[in-house]
Amino acid sequence: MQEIMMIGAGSVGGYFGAHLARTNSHVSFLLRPKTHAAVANNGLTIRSAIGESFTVRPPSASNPQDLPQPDLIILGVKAYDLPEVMDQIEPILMPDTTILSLQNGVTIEDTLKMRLGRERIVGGVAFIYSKISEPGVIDHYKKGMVTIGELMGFETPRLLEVQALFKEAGIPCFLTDDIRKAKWEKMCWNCVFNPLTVVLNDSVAKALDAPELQPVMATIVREVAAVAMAAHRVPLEGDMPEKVVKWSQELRDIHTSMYDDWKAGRPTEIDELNGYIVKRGQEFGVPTPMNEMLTALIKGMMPHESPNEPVVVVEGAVQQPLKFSRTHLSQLALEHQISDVGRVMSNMHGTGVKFKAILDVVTLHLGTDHVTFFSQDGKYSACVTLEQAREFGILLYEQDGGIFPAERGGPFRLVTPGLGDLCANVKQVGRIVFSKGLAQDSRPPEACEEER
Ligand SMILES: Nc1nc2c(c(=O)[nH]1)N[C@H]1C(S)=C(S)[C@@H](COP(=O)(O)O)O[C@H]1N2
Ligand SMILES: [Mo]
Repeated sequence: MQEIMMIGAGSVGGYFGAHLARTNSHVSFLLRPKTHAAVANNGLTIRSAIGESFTVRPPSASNPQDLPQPDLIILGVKAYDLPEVMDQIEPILMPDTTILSLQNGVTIEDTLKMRLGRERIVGGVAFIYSKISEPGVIDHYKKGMVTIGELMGFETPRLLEVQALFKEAGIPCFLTDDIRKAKWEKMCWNCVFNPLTVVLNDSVAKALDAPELQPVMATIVREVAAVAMAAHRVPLEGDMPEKVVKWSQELRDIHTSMYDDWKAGRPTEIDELNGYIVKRGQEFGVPTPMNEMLTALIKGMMPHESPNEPVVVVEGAVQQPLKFSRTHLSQLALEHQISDVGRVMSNMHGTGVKFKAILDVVTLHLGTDHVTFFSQDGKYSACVTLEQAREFGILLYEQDGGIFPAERGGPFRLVTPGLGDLCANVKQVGRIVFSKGLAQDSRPPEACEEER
């Protein structure tokens, strides 16, 4: 195995790849453009709390065609990046290129072998605690070893070659004749401590030390083991719950990669971990309520809106600022929905919701008596009393089942039929601000009267 291509230089790929590259000049890196730029300029640096700190300057690229064609590909990226990575590497594969995956999750090898061929794949599990400090800089705290195995369990020459590569690089590399079991054992640990550290917003110790969480952790592991058996015919030992707790004592002070991802605002691997258990459990009739709960909690803690979806922000004299998208507005109380505003306003066409419905949702500060509707650009505003807004205000958010058109004042437009002033009909409403007393009002001094 002459040429080695490491994919990714994150906490896993960066650590193992840098070690390999230090002793082997045939290790190159396939990286995202941002990381590639950092590594090309400053090299790849490992700062270790327990071992050596060093920088290597390996060849890297964002396009695999720009790197030597590899005999061995090592995947060190997150499971959710797999589809994109497979697209990239498929064209550069030679008939006997070997692929080793060090990723979390129990589906990686299956996905790889279905798309790229069973013979290529060597399974791996990484045991390491490290973090990306910045692109091209990895902070290493604990462990740093791998277990590898052929999917069929044999000790093949190439398996020994891969082991030798790691050993030359100073990385402990163990062989197993049951890599699937090794992956599922790590899966048990991951399914317990990744979500629990996020939910508890703390380290592994916090979960270990709460007596109430002991049965919860045991149940999570039993559900994972039941799915491993039902869906994959992988039998795990009955004492897995105790083992998972035992392994964790030396990891008491760490957070987990899911915790780090969550804190950094990155996507988590929940779908490949607990979410996967739930999905397979459903397919095979294995109940997994604890994993279902954790999956839902983690998803619930992630940011939700797609950033491009337009929203109206409600703020000012409120206990809690809120954002309303078109979907949110359509879900407000049915009794306040106006399916056809044309019935109350002759020249308008569209769907809206009475401002009353928004008042039912927000919690106002005591004494709040005015509300100002601002256009998105902040240039136009109309300030009315709470009573006026409650009695006359309608927020248009839809027309013919689509977004309320911009040329009519969309995506959100206030209309106030009956108020007697067309100037209050703010187009492109972006912010609704509550206040005590009058606030900013850019309406022209002469009211444009509506026809009666
Ligand atoms: N964002 C924004 N909304 C606005 C205005 C404006 O300049 N900017 N003009 C107001 C005035 S003065 C009037 S009379 C009405 C005109 O609405 P129309 O263009 O639908 O007839 O919109 C009101 N809403
Ligand atoms: Mo106006």
